[in-house]
Amino acid sequence: MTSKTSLTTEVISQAESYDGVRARVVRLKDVLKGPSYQAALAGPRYTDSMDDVPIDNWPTEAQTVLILGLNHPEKDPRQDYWERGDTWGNRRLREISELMKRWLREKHDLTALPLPYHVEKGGLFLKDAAVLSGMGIIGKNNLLIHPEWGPRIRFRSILVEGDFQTTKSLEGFTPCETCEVFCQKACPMKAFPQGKYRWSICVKRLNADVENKVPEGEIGESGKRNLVIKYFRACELSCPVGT
Ligand code: B12
Repeated sequence: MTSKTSLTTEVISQAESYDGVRARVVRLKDVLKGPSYQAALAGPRYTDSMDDVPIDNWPTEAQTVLILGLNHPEKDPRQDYWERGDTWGNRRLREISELMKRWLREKHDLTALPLPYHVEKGGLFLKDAAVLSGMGIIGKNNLLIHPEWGPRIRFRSILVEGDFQTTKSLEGFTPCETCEVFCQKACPMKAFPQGKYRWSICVKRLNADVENKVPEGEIGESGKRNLVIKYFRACELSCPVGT
């Protein structure tokens, strides 16, 4: 029988065998106690839709979260383009999640359930899961900052059954402490009044991006390039960490 620690090491190494992927493990009950859940209960939140299949119930035996992070480098902006109902990066994360599900079943006889992106559809607050798993810290841009890639990383989570050793939160990584807050200064919407992120201001810019789709996608059936949404990333791309 595989020990808790070696199961975690093996699963992480399998997930990280995919290009540009980092993986960590955290307990579901810890994620559900995270600050985003408190904030979500306390007030209104932004919601939107995506063509993810909703999940009504999480299996009771699956109490561990495998969190996957995919690098979205600035030199490959297409990863972040929203084309035909999803971003290219999220499509890749879905694919890797399905491969991990199959591998966990075949190699360890464990059940895994890749979760939808949105909390409303049965997903998790991904930044909370990522911070608690030790993937990075929350920066002054309100994004998860990864030591290698800065905020240029996107997440997806998988619920897994089995006895895993969780990964530790990251200690001693405090890049924002001495930073000039380039992220907040780069925001044309001024979405950080008094230094605190406000989604209700930020979302006006992202809604404008939705209205201003650009023909930079793949060649579609009409022979023309598909329209894509290029969501604004100034608070992310201005971050000096990982460049
Ligand atoms: C709804 C949503 C939006 C909405 C509202 C955002 C919001 N923050 O409320 C809109 C459309 C405006 C938006 C904008 C963006 N988003 Co968005 N969004 C989401 C989504 C679906 C849910 C986020 C949410 O509602 N959070 C709840 C609110 C209440 O909390 P919050 O503002 O996020 O702040 C919490 C955390 O910071 C946390 N926290 C702070 N400190 C600490 C410390 C610890 C220890 C812990 C555990 C937690 C923690 O507590 C705060 C609440 O108190 C997530 C995906 C997901 N399923 O999680 C992606 C997600 C957060 N978005 C993401 C991105 C990249 C963006 C954008 C850059 C746009 C883009 N190009 O994709 C901007 C950036 C805005 C910003 N600076 O925060 C990424 C973030 C990646 C990263 N490196 O952090 C995510 C994770 C999606 C993904 N594909 O991986 N988003």
